[in-house]
Amino acid sequence: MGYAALTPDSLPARLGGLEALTGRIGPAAGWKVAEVGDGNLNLVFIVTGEAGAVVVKQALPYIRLVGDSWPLPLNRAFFEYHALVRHAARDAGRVPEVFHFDEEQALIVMRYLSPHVILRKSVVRGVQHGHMARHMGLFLARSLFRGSGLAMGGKALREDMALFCANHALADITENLVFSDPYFDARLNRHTAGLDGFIAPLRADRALRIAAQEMKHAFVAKAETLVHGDLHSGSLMVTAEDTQVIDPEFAIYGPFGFDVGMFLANILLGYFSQSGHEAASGARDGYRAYLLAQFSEVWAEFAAEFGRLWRSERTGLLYERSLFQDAGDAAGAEAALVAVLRGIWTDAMGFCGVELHRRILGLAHVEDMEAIADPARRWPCEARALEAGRIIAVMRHGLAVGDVAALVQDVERSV
Ligand code: SR1
Ligand code: MG
Repeated sequence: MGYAALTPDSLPARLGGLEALTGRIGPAAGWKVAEVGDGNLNLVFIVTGEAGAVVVKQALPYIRLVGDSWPLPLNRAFFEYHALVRHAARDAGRVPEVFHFDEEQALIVMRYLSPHVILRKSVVRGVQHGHMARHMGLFLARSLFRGSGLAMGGKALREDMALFCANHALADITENLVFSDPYFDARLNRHTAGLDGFIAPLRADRALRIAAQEMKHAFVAKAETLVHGDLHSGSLMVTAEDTQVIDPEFAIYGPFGFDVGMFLANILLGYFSQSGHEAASGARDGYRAYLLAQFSEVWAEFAAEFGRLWRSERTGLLYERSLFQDAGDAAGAEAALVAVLRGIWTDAMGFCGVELHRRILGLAHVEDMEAIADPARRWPCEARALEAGRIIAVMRHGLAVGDVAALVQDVERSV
């Protein structure tokens, strides 16, 4: 049976013989199927049977957001599956359990997360999730450290790099949409009316265009670790207690700072969107402060866990213990850790800056801003995010962790 895109009607007949499903949720005759995908790429079904529910995610042979004029390989489901397996091993319990993978049908059957909600929707509503930042700092440190040459030997690392190298079609999307399209009049770009006066000076800023291309260079050339590749607040499902990281179909070997910076940028997109939501829901000063605290906490937890892993699990081909602790130079290992973390932070801020730009000027926008219905209220929020992104990307080499909160508050007040 060749690939066929599923529909709620066809799904029970096509998957009803799978023990992985019937054993978990009951016979197909009793299934209710709803297609709930609201992302840019795929079909997502919730399949509910008499004994429970599962999620079936299936890749389409094109980009859902654009249509069949933009084909996209089905093998992204293969990379998502393999990334989920690695993430589950590297940070247990932080990604949904996979029950079944069908490479030909490009589909993954996984745990139905309930009562979880997409983090981005909580940020729009002004809802706090007290454990999210700690969970994400830990996830970032564990997935990135354990997927790198700090923890892996050369053979295993190179074999994994070779496997994920073939995910180049998804990398190509990132290379164009994130690092290049925002900085010229690309065909699929769009922006809110009112922003025109900000865009020309932004694109004329040579230091920014160089910074964006330096970050593209880093994304392409720094194959440091297995990155999730699309870690934004739509890729997290949360409750008051739990955080689940989903959708790693963009997984590829890339810089340590990539996931960190992209995720931190999305916290800032939430921050700058808050004034646009105030008309509907009242003052959001407290929530803005919460988001800045989340920003700092993600980094602090990441750096602390990365340091812990550096001291306890550094068994790979990089920064061998024989050259430091075993040679009586424990302080040397600590000095190297400080330098590595500084490099990750600097890269992260570069990626953070360009992500702020592409979510406002490029093809793929975010609900934080799009949910502000009135363009006259939306564009000032977006203009502030653009300016913060510019400063962060261009100034990243001199930017301390503690500088960011004051920087964004200053932009929020003055732009
Ligand atoms: C055409 S795909 C646009 C965006 O959606 C995905 O979630 C990634 O963020 C990608 O850049
Ligand atoms: Mg996604």
